[in-house]
Order: sequence, then C-alpha cells, then structure tokens
Amino acid sequence: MTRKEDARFVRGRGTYVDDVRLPGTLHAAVLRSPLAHARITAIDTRAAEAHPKVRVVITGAVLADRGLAWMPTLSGDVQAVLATDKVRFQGQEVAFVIADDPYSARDALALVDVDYDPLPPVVDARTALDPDAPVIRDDREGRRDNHIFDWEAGDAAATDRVFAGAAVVVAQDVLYPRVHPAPLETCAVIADHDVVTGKLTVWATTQAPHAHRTLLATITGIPEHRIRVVSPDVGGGFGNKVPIYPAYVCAVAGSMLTGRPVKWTEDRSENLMATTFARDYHMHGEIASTVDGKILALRVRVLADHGAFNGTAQPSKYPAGFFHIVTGSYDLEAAHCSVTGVYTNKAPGGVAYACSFRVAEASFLVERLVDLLALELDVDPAELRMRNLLRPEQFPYTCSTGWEYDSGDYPRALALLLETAGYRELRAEQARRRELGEHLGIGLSFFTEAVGAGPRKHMDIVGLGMADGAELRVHPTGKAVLRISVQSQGQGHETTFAQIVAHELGIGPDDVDVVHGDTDATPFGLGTYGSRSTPVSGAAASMAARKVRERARIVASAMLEVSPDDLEWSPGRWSVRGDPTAGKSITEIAAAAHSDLDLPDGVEGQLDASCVYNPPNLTFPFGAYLCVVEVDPGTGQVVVRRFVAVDDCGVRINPSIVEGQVHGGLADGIGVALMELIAFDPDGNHLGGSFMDYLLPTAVDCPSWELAETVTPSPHHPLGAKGIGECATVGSPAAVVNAVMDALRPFGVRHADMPLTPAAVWRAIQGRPLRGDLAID
Ligand code: MCN
Ligand code: CUM
Repeated sequence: MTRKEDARFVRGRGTYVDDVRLPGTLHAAVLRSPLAHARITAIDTRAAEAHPKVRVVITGAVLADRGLAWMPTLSGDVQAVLATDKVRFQGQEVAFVIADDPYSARDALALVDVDYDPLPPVVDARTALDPDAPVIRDDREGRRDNHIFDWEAGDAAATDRVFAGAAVVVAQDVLYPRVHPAPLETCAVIADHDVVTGKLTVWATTQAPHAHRTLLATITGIPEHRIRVVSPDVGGGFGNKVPIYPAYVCAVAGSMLTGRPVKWTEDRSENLMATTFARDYHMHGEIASTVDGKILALRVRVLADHGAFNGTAQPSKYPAGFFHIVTGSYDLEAAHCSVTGVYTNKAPGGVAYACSFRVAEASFLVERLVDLLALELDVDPAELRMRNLLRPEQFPYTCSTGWEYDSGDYPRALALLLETAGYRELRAEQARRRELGEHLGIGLSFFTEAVGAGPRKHMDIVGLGMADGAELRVHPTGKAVLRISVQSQGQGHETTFAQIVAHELGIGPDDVDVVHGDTDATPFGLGTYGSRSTPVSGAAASMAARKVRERARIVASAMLEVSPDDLEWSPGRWSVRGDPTAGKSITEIAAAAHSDLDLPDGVEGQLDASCVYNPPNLTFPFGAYLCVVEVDPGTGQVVVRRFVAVDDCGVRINPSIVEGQVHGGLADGIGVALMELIAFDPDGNHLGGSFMDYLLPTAVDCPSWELAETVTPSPHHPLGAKGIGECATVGSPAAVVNAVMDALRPFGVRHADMPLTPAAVWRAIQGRPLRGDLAID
C-alpha cells in the first residue's frame, strides 16, 4: 500500500509549524554566545528595546524573576534557559528578542550588548576530568569537577577471569564521533497563552507531544490540563525533536508577557550548533577468543561527552542508554562495560540520530572488534561471524549484560546476505584487483537492535513510564478513527496504523483515519523514538481493535440471536459457526451497535475501545549488512559501490515503508562513516555550522541499495512486528568502515576513526591517522 500522507506531501500541502499563522503573532530570535566558556559580566538590552519593532527582550534575569531561568533536562540535569552566570558552549542561548516580524527580531540581536569575561574551555572530553580542568558546572551545588556519572553493566570479575585465561585478546580505541540528526525541518515553536482562559497552546515540531506537555507544565507551572501541544507535520526528527529546547520556554514566557502568540523558527546553523547532537563516545574495547576463533568475552570502557548540560534522552535507569547491548549478536561467556559521562563546553545532549539509545555506538564497536579479531586470527570475517552467532534454538536468549533477546535466526540472515551479495565471487574479484593495484574493500556487519521501550517498570523518561495509549472509534457507518500517542516525523504512521486496524477489523485501510500530534485529541503516551511506535503504539492499536472485535461479537450475537460462543471470526465478519452465510459484517454490526437493538445486560452500545499498552519486553530486530567500497589511495577518496542489507524486523506491516526506513538508515550510515562530523577547534568554536561544513550524504554518495529480508516474528508483540526505524543507522556504519579498512589492508592500516573523509583515509595510509574528533590537528 502506498503512503496515504504522500497525497499532501507530494503536493507541497503539508503543514509544518512555520506554516501555522495565528493572528497577531510576534516573532522571536535568539541571541547566542559567541564563546564556548565565559562569565557574563553585564547585559544591556536598552538599545534593542528602543528598536521600533521590538516588543520585549527577555534575558536570564527576566526569567529568573519568574523562576524560569533553569529548566530540567530529560536526564534530570538542569539546563540554563537563558544564561545568567556563565555561557557554557558556543551558541548557548543568552537573550530572546521578540518583535513584530522575524527580520526586526534578527536585526535587534546586534543591539543587545553582552560583556563576557572569557574562561578556558574544556573541548577534549579526555581532559575533562583532569584535576586542573576548568569546572564547567559551577552552578551545581558542591560539585567541583566535570564528572556526571559512572555506570556499568555485566559481571566485571567474571569478564576479567575469561580475559585472563583467553588465548587471544584484541584491543582497540574507537571513537564514535559527534554527529547531528540534521532534520530537514529545523526546530520551531509557537506559544499562545490565553490570559482569559489561562490556556496555553504550544505548536511545536516534536516527536513526543504528550511528554512535552507534561514537561511544559512542570517547567512553567501552568496546570497540565490547560496545556495543549500540537505537533502538525514534522519534517524529520531523528531524535532531534525529543527534548524541549530553551527557546520553547522563552516563547511561552514571551507569550505570557506580551499576551500574543510568539513564534520562533530556528535556522540551520542554530540547529547544528545548539540542538541535541549524537554519539561522542570515546570507547576502549577488548575482545577475547580461543585460538580457533570462538569469541569468549567483551570488555569495554567508555568516556561519554555529554556537552555542557546533560540533555541525554535515556531511560532514567540507564544513563548510558542500551549501550550494554555491546554483546551484539554473539554467544559470549561474559561481558562488562563501564561508562563515565563528563561535561564539556559543547552543545548539550548525548543521544539522538536514529540511535536506539546508544545501540549505534555499541554495535559499531563490537563489529569493529570482530573484524580486528578476524584480522588477528587471519580468518574470513564472514566465517568468524558465522561461527559465533547465536543459534536459533538459544532464543529467548539472555545476554551477558542482562537483555532477553526475544527471537532470531541469525545464521539464516547472514547466509542470505552472503548469497545475495555473491560473497565468494566478491572476494575473488578483490584478489584479482589487488594484483592490479586496485583497492576494493568488502565490509560486513551483523547487528542486534533493542527497540520498543518499555516496559514501564524498567523504562521512563523524567519519571514518565514508557507505555502508549490508543483509542479506536467506530462510527455508525463502520468507518473508524484511530487516535494514537506517537508522532510521525516521516515514518508513515497514517498509513501503517490504518493498516493495523484494517487488518484486525477486516475493513479497508482507507476506512480508517489516524489522528496524532495533538494532545487534546489523542491519548497519553511517550511518543516516537527508539523505534518504539510499532512495537508499543502499534501493539496498542492492535489490542484496541481486538477489543472492538470482541464488542462486535456480542452485538452480532444479539443481532443473530445466538450465543457469542457460537460465532466465529473471518476478516470483517462474525458468522455462525459452521454457517458462513449467517453472519454480520463489521459495518452492519457498527450500525446495530448505535441503533435501538436490545443488547444483553451490562453491554454498552457502540464499539469504541481503547488500550494502554505496556510492552512486556523490547523487540530485538537484527540484520546482516555488506558494503563494497573502492578506495583511491592517492586521494583517500572512498566510493561506495554496493550495499547489500538483510533486515529482520519480524512481521512487516508495510513492506515498502520498511524498505524506505532501511534506505534512509543506510544513507545515514554512509554519512556518519564517511563525512558527517561536528568538530570544534581548541577554543571550542563549532566548525560545522552549515551544510557546507557538516556534510550530509546525497543520492550521489549512495549506491542503489540491494535489500533482502528474513521474518522472525516477535513472540510477544500481537502482530509479531519489531521496530525497524533505526536498524540501518545502527548497523551500517560498521559495514562501511570495515569495508574501508579491508581495502586498506595492503597498507597495514588496522583502524581509523570516522568520518573516513579523504583526508582521514589518506592520513591513515601515511601512518599518521587524524584525530577523528578534531577535524584539524
Ligand atoms: N513498520 C512496519 N513493519 C514493521 C516495523 C515498522 O511496517 N515490522 C513501519 C511502521 O509502521 C512505521 C515505520 O515502519 O510506519 C517505522 O516504524 P518503527 O520502527 O516503529 O519506528 P517509529 O515509527 O517509532 O519511528 C522512529 C524511528 C526513529 S527513533 C528515528 S530516530 C527515525 C526513524 O524512525 N527518524 C526518522 N525513521 C525516520 N524516518 C523519517 N522519514 N524521518 C525521521 O525523522
Ligand atoms: Cu535516538 S534517535 Mo530516534 O530514537 O528518535
């Protein structure tokens, strides 16, 4: 089925926040810090306020008077809404200028006079804990360092024992550099506070409207039932639109101060400089094996750069997210990982960009280590993986760090990959071309994803348990409206969720409309991230539809004057067991449910039903990827020739949408592996503030994807579906990097950090690798 929403998107008829025009709207612009670390000694707003079109200039002091200068982050830290004492990263919000039009607001920024007293910045996370490192968060009571958290998973002693006895140990420092989600639509908000009713309406481009409502209530003190968050069409999120940003709070304050709607739309540089980034994990990984390549254990230490405020969007029990899925797809005796989070003078955050809560970093590390082990043992990397993959009979499988993988047939996926790619022929071609002095590289990766957070008792964000609601209304004519708590940013929920209901009720998907993105019109739920929509909200939709079906059964039994137990279901219809001609369609039953038909005692009329779904476990999709690159050693240029991907996300609701998700994720992977980097100079100046510097992959950089699938249903999801949204982003960077390293084997290159730009590859060949996190050295 093609996507319903595309009817408006391909006509340019989508509605994004910036398209929303409320009468009397004022426009805002944010004044940002030019320095990475500095004390603010004075702010003079008089000249800006004298600008004829400026209505209000909000500073940290103005907010402090109202208790709004600081706000909680998703990790339970606090973040300055507008800087009062210090600025802590370049691009930090210092003042919010509200004017009659966006141009005047921009112009007036130059009229705000801020005196800064520069301080030395912490740019390299590896120096953040040095005793003489400048203390970034001196606002935190009693804290005199840049330490945020220490966290570990797995059995350290058991892991050390296995390592001590292992015949082969391979170790590598691996940086997963700072990258950015870079959605096409940047962040935007309109806050509209009604002084008469006390109602606050916030139009925002968000992945989690309900969580935003609760957070806005907590931050502003406005009662939650008077807040409505509307998220119209969202032009991409990729994790960037999970947090609340300071300008959103400023827009609310601005609307309360002016009595008018206040709109703010971020520009590209602001988005790249100041909104939540991803990764920035300095990892030291070790892998232990027997001489014949049986992988025994993994040991990992991580230094995590969280920027100036810890805005990471992890479930609160897991400050390092699901990083402890570092055991990957292999049968290990033991594993241990420890993560230390630090503050640096960089934009806050710590998670976003199709990451599944740090599974991206974990997967990348494991798959690099497996390739390094293959190099060490001189075995084929496909063969080494095949020998160590979990076997189907081991599921459900509890890995060494505690996750219970729900289902999988890994060897089948890898075998399909090798066959689809023509692996043996590729290796033969590589050998031939090496003779000719050409550098073809073949890279593999195998990944296990963990998507669909909760259950609620293990996973929450700011105390909100991860469950989702769905409400299904069936009108008298049998047409249905499904209201869901998750929010599409391009994933096609209006189509797939209609398909779920249509499948359960046996009606056409065009007879089901999906409502989302308005907290006044939809049930509560945690929103779309961690590829949780299908696993959680999709399950809620399915369960609500099954309740409708059961109600329909009782109504049908009254219509047919038989016991409900004597009825059997076939798509769209309840009929008398053994007599399919004596039956009633859902449409007929819906009409009867609203009619004067006498229903059994205790049975309400109508068919509407709802469900709150608290998933019993995550779902664990997986996949096997293969990338073929050609490297020009003279220039360091990498060209991706082929990319073959086998994905298993259980039952596919809409195969073409799933393939679209995989295409996007594979492109992400090529971007991260070869070109995307948020870099800083030694003064903490951000070096990637435009798409001229922060490179995104285009069609030119991507081959024609070759996809294949296996289907291993999730045993605990009502439809057997697992999430897919982030799989390819998680799995693909390792395949690309492994391919480039494979191509560079004749040069004795073992490892180079992403992004593998021409400069990085060329330098690796010269034996002087670039420091991946600093574009310059
Ligand atoms: N689907 C399906 N069958 C399955 C699994 C999924 O048909 N077995 C369909 C779903 O019904 C949905 C789509 O595939 O239409 C993605 O579903 P799911 O895996 O549940 O992921 P979410 O809908 O929760 O999307 C979130 C995920 C995340 S976290 C990021 S980051 C990301 C991604 O989606 N951001 C995206 N893909 C994106 N795609 C677009 N276009 N834009 C983004 O911002
Ligand atoms: Cu972590 S990016 Mo997605 O989960 O929105």
